[in-house]
Amino acid sequence: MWVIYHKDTLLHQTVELIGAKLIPALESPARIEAILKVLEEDEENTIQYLHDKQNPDNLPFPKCEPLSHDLVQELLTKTHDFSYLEHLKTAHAAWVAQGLVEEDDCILPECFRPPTNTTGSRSEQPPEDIFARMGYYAFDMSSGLSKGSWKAILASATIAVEAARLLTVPTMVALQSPYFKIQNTVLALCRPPGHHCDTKMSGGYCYVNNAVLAVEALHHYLNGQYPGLLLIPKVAILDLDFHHGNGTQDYFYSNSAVLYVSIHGLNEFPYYSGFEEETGRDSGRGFNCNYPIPVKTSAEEYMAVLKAAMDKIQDFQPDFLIVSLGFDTFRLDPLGSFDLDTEDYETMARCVRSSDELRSIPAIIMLEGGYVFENLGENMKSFLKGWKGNV
Ligand code: OKP
Ligand code: ZN
Repeated sequence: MWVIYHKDTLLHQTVELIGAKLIPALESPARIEAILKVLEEDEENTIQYLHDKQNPDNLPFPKCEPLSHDLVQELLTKTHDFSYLEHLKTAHAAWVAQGLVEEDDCILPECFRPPTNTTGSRSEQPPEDIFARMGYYAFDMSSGLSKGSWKAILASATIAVEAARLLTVPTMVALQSPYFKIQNTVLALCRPPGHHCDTKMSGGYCYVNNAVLAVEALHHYLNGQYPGLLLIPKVAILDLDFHHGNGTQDYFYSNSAVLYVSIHGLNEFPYYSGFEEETGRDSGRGFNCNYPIPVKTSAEEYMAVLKAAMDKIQDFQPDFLIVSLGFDTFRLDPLGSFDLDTEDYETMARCVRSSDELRSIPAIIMLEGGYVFENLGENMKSFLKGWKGNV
């Protein structure tokens, strides 16, 4: 399995509120460290340490174009609001410069724009005040910024783009090779996660939408291969995080080339989306599919829903699959309430790869949530076992 990791993802360290109590955010660097540790123990994994400039390209296809930081920037500005990105990049330093906080402190939004304020002439505009901007560009208080946040956000985005690159280069140069038939999956260890974020608002620990970036990067790499020919691949996004990926749904809501399918807790965060009747708009109608399921759902019930979701995806006949994978469906997760245990992730992955057709889809497994870091490594290992078990 190809695994993509970047150590800058560890630089983002925030706090969050539970009621009025401030705690270190559950979305912590320890999550990535725990997963990486288990992945490193398995010699079958080829880990791409993106930050490691000493370590030359360890790709099996050396001819591919190197990952460019300009490209990550270009895709970020294509998919997100420019001043929002500037805000993410500069807000923390600006607060420090104005003496509002110490360098090691985390900053949180406090004043949100009231959605009912439709008459104020300036209500749509980003406020000048850096304090106010924090609320303008967020929809909740689980999206603080620390000194290292921007670097981590950028690393997370870079991992998503790199995943798309690894997947498309072999698609073009080695589609027929038996090696690619087995290795047609890339595991992207993104952090912070992305599925709650829209084009100009952070929330739910998400700052830029990594799945959105991966789709745009797939377009970029595919079309770079055949200049002059516009290839629009069909991409299915399967969101298995406990929470509905409102940001991802939103981005592709009118798009018939991207099928978004999500299984998530009913009436849970982010609360205002994820319902069955959200099926897409205009030409995207029919290409959005939500399976909200009640809390306490058992493994058996969950797998039945997943089977239906996979049928839907198979009917769509996607060229690529992105799995937004969260382990907050785990029975002990503080933010989730399904009753899934470690071995259930193996069953889950087997189901995602349960037919020859499904197995042949080049896939990115992209990390979203999952907050019991003590079990994250084993849960990931179990998922990958099921994923590979069907080869
Ligand atoms: C993000 B992801 C705790 C509140 C947490 C945000 C949940 C974010 C889940 N004080 N609320 O989808 O795993
Ligand atoms: Zn989640």
